[in-house]
Amino acid sequence: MESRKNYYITTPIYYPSDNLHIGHAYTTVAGDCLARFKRMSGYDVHYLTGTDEHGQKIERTARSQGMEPLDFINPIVDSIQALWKKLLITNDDFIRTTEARHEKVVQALFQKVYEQGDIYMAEYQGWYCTPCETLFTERQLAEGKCPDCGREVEVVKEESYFFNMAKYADRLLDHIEGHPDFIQPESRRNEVVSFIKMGLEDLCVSRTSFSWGVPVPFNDKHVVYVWFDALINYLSAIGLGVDDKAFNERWPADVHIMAKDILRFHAIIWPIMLMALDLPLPKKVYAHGWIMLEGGKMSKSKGNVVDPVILVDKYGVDAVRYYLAKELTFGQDGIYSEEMMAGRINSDLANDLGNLISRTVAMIIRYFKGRIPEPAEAAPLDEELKELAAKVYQEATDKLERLDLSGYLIAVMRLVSRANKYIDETEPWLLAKDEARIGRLAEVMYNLAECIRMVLILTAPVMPTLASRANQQLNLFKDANSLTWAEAGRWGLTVAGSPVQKGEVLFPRIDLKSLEEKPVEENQQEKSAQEVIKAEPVAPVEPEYITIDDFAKMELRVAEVVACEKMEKADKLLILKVRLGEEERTVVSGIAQHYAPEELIGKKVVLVANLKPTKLRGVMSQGMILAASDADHVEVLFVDQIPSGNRVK
Ligand code: ME8
Repeated sequence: MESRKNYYITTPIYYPSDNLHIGHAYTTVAGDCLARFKRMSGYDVHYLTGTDEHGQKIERTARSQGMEPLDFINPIVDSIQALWKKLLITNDDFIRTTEARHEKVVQALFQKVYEQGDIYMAEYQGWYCTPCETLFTERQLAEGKCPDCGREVEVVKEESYFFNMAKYADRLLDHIEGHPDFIQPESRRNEVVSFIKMGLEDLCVSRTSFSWGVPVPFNDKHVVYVWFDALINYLSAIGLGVDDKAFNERWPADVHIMAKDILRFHAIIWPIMLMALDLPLPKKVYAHGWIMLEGGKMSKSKGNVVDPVILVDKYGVDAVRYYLAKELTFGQDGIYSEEMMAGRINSDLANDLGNLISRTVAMIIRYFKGRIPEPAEAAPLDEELKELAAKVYQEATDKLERLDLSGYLIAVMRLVSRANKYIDETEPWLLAKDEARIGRLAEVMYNLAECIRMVLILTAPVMPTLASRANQQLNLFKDANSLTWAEAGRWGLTVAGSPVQKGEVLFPRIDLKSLEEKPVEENQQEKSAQEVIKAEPVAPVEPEYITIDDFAKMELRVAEVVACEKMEKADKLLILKVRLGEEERTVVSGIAQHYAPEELIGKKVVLVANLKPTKLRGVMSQGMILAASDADHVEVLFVDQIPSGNRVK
């Protein structure tokens, strides 16, 4: 049997000096998308993450709290591991640099490089930036401050071991030139090349001013420089010197993922260490941009961080992962705000993707008694849809391969939008009225199910629970947890006859206004809105006439129901998405006990379009649907032949 190809992916190992924020979550989610995609494509993936636990910063922070470093770190490492569980990260290993399996390898490699003469001892005077754990020469400082983060540096004068980097500079330049894929994205490669060309200074690889590190094996006054120690995790975790077979299967890594802040360590120091160790270089070093807040870069030491745990609790893991992956344009920085995140979830997931699925489910239930029909009458328009699906598959594959996550998701969402447009173009509600068009209606429903099947596969790397949640409604997959990537590239795999049923709202809409409001106000608003629904008309003692001008103030319009679902935990409420010409609105209506959502989808109703928007159970309702009622019945007023958006008067 042919063995599966290996694929080894790493994230940086994070400093456990504090809990992690969405910046770290971004990198780890990006690596996880790639890991899931590669597993779905048949690779034997090894996805590594971990923590970088030595160094002056950790030691100082721990001691400032009267703690031993390890006692300080352990609970933070637990919280980091819990965070990765919460974000459904599928790392195959988690390495801690304080583990014996790692420290042994660091010592052995330090010894080897020393013995071959690439590490030597010298007197050193330099400036140390503790938050960055980096030593600079005077020339490298920016106006006397750290050139990377702009903070104060401290002078250090000590005897140190140095690593002869300059010796390998030309070899590294040749490698970069000969392997255009080695440093990605391309703009970053140019930065690295110019940096090397400016001349590399030898690197100080040991410290004597503190002790929280791996002791230099032949001189225990020194501990190994934290970056020399940390980078080796990529080798120690896969068994270098312990399990040669496992190591040789994994190394060289296929990709090291990180943000641009630590690219030089990975694209200069690390390859040179590997050259000195006579080991192959990683195939790719990929540096993404930063997630910034409106006020600048997010950082643990600035204290302006966004906690991913809170976001997942609020919005769900699929939505948070989707937002992170979509928001950073390939290689560039991006700005985070909760409003932008909620807006993105609403537009892409609740409106486009969620609606596509719920509309299709409702129509298959309504028109085909809840069974996906056999395709029966193709039309030229279908070819356009199929061609786009094939193109999207190819593009999504290429972009994921290059780790262009936002490009990948933009491609997939194109198929979602096209499928929604296909519903508008084919007008299934009209086909359903004509018995002679049943074959065409069946074809349209089948094609929609096919598009959804593909989209669910294509989004599985980024939204790991979506396929199985949607599968409870659509039964498209035997096992939604073991999907194959290639099946998203083949049209026609949906099995006709599969049962379809209604289910949970896959992506509940987020009320953007509620983000700014206090919960108490929200409750009050909800109460008054409910009272409006229940209010009985009170007959006036004498009739109070209104004039035609009074009536004209009321803007009644024909509105077409394009989507409709029950509001969770509210027996009486339906959430409708209606279209008035080009405009789309959300309306909450207290008719759930009289109408099933699928009875309304495709119908045209009369909407009080200029009613002041009000919030019902946290959902903003933009208008009211007219209905007549007696004690037991409610009958919505339907309009058949008039285009949506037209005035009712
Ligand atoms: O540098 N936007 O650890 P670290 C995007 N221990 N990504 C961000 C980010 C942001 N605002 N903030 C952090 C270290 N990251 C070393 C690594 S590896 C051998 C040693 C992510 O905890 C991004 O991946 O400071 C960045 O490179 C990394 O966290 C830095 O993590």
